[in-house]
Amino acid sequence: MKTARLHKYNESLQLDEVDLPKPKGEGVTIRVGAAGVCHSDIHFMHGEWKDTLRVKLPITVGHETAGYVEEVGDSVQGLAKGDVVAVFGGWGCGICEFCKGGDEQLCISPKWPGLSEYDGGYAEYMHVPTYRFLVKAKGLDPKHVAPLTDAGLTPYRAVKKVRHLLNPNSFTLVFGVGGLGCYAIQYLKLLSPTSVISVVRNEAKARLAKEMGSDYIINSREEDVKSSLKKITGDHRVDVVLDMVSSKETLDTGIASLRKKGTLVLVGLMGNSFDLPIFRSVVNEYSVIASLWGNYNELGEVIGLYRTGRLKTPVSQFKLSEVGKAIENLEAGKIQGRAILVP
Ligand code: FEH
Ligand code: ZN
Ligand code: ZN
Repeated sequence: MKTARLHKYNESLQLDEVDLPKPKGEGVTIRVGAAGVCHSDIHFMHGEWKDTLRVKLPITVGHETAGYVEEVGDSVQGLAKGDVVAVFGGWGCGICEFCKGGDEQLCISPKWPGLSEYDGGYAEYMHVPTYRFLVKAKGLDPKHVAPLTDAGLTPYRAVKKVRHLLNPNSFTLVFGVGGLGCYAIQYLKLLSPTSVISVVRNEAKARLAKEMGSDYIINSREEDVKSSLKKITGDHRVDVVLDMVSSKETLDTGIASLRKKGTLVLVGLMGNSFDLPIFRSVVNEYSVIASLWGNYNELGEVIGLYRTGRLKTPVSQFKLSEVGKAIENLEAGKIQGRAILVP
C-alpha cells in the first residue's frame, strides 16, 4: 500500500510502497478515508520533539484519521468490513492512572500513531492495534470525521474546561482560526452564552471566523489588538483566553487582556515559553491552564455533536501524493479549515 513516510528529520516525506498490515487478535486494519494534517506533524517532522518522542524512523505520519474497516482480528467485537470509524489517536498503555482515569491521551507512555512506534494515517491503510481505539461513525463521511479526531476534539476538551466560567456578559478571546480555532469558536457559541472575539492575521481567516460564528474579529496585521479589545469590551476585558497558537506574542497579549479572575488556556504548541507577570497574576487571581487533545469519550461527544448537523467541518482536500503541497500550504498559513489527505 502507499504511505507518506518520514525517513529523516527536516526532510520531505517520501511516498513509499509498504506491505499491508495483517490484523491479529483485537487488531483492525482500516482503509483510510482521510487523514488530517496537523501543525504537530510539522513540529515532529522538523525534529523539534525528537528527544522527547524518540521515534524510530522511517514512520508513516498522521494522528487524525478516519476510514472504513477493512479487516479485523479474531478477537474484535462489534465491527465488520465497511463500517465507518474514527480513530481515537491518544493511544495509551491502558493500565496507568491516567488511562484508567479515562484520559488515555495523557498516558505516561503514549503510543500515538504517527508519533511513536505505530504508523499513522498518511496512507491507504492503517493498522489499529485494538478496536477499543475506534469510534463508530455510521453514515458519516470520513473526510469530515477525520478532522474531528484532533482539530475538533482538542478545542472541545478545552472549551469544556472553561464553559462554566462563562455568562451572557462574558467575552472569550480566541487566538488562531486555523484547523482547531474553527471548532473553538463553534463550541463556544454552541456550548456557552459568551461573546467570542477572534484574533486572525489575514482577511481570509477573518471571513472564516465570521462563518464559524465569531461575534467580533480583530485582524492583528491591521489593528492593535489591545486597543481593539478596549473598543469591544470597554473596561470588562476578557474572561477567558483560548490560545490555539500559544506563541510568546499571543500568550503575552492574552494574559494582558484578562479581567480579574480570568483564565488563560494554552492549547497550541507554536512557542516555547512566555512571561507570566507574577504580581498582576496573583492580585487578579488569574488561572493559567493547559489542555491536551481529548479522551475517547470526548471524541464520541464531538461525533455526536457533528451528527446533529450543527457543527461545520471546513476542510481543504489534497491527494495523499500531494502531502508535500498540503504541508507547504499549512506552513504558509494558507489552509482554510483543516487540510486533509485523501488516498
Ligand atoms: C501532538 C503531539 C504532541 C502534543 C500534542 C499533539 C496534538 O497535535 C495532538 O492533538
Ligand atoms: Zn494534532
Ligand atoms: Zn497509560
